[in-house]
Amino acid sequence: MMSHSQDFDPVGTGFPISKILVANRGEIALRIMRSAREMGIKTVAVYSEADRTALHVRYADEAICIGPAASNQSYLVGSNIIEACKQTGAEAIHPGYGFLSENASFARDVMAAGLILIGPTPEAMEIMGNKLAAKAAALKYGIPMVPGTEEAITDIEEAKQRAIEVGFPILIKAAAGGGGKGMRIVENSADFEEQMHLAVSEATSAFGDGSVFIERYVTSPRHIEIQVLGDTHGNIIHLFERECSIQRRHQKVIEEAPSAVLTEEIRAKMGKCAVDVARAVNYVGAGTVEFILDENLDFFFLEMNTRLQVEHPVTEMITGLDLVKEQIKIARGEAISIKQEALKINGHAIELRVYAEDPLNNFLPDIGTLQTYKTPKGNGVRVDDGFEEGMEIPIYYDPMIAKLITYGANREEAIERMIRAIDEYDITGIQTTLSFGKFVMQHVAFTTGKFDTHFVSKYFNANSLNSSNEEEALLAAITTIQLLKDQKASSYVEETTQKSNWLKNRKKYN
Ligand code: MV4
Repeated sequence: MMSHSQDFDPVGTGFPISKILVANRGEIALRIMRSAREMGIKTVAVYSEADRTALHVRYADEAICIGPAASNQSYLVGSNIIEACKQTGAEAIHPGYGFLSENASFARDVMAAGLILIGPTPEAMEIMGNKLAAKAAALKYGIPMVPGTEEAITDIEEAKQRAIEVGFPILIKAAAGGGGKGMRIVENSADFEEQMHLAVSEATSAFGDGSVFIERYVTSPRHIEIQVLGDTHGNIIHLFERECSIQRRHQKVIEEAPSAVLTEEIRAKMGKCAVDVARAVNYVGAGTVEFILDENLDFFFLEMNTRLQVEHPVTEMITGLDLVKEQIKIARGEAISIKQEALKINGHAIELRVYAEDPLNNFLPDIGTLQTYKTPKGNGVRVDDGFEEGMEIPIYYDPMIAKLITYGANREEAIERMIRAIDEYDITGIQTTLSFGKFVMQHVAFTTGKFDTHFVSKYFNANSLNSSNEEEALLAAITTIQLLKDQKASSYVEETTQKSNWLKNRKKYN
């Protein structure tokens, strides 16, 4: 926790870090170690018994086994990780994403052990870990939020009146939830009470906290998030947006930066809001402020993620920054040297998460051995992965094999490069989401930028990957014609329809 610099380092001479323990595995562990190495900092890997031969173990300067394969006996055991720091003399811990990265009590233990956690304060983690506390903090800065209740619902009849006021459909959310967990849509007031009871009992059993609140349900949102950086000197900047609407069951599959629909005006407004949200909790380190954007291009604050995110590379590609290096510098107590006004978006980047999942079989995890594993190369291609040919994908962890990131002078070039890179990627032995990625890149709703969080359920089924399927080809053609019509209408006449309004609304801002 870098807040200690205020306590122990008032003149900002900094906390030298010579060795970092990376409390994670796979691609993110490697990605963090690479930046540390460039900075002349030694690295320590921790690993479970299932990861003895993993790349992150071989890459690190030292490695320590912290327990059996199951993550609740290894990567999630904070005391083992702190012990590994003591044994190796690492002064700092980088938690990556997932595992202990947003665990406030771990953050406190790290601090109490005299170590530096490369991340925000436990207080910021705690506030943002509770959606109602997060909204309360953001409210002080007048951040736009979806109409609903500001506090946990205690009186169902009162809540129902509020629901009628804001209008159905409404969404019941669990305060302790996040990432889509514990949400329920209610279509009308007749269903309200029953859904409320179900939501409370679900939240109680899932999170040990039955607090729920309601919001108007935004039916066709885009998910847009803003990367922020804060330091221990009170400086906070934003690094523009990432568009993350292409997801299935709250799991992101494709992310890009910048978004195809934001105007400079909205981008600046959203950026300022994100900085204010971070300021509301004295945010230190790298964080992400999540918004939804409706068809009128109005945006609303949803939540803040207090970690480095999976999709951070697209931001790195368009800003030229190394986010891990920035995190480490902030943890050393340095002031952010970049001025907001000096930041500029260069080009366009897209990330495809390559999962060991079978898109033809409802994205069922497909574990096995990487019989062939050849990554794409060349101009504008970045692959962040943690596997080699011949390795087995362990069943114990997330099935993400790699992140395929392409960069281009503009969106079209980034898409063309993604298609070329997908074609070059050679993986046998397991099914992957590469073919799904190509489907998205070639879909007219994606290429025209007219999509929302329902893209996958709306356009994708197993037949989508089989171009010889006549019915599917016909459906695709109809979709194309409709989208082209919409586009034409938006280019030449006043809007009349309620569908595909993204680019039409964008025109209002130009
Ligand atoms: C919403 C919403 C519509 N209206 N809130 C899902 C994840 C969590 N962060 C909040 N989520 C949503 N909140 C209101 N008032 C729709 C979603 C949502 C969603 C948001 C972002 C990305 C994908 C999503 C998929 C389904 C629902």
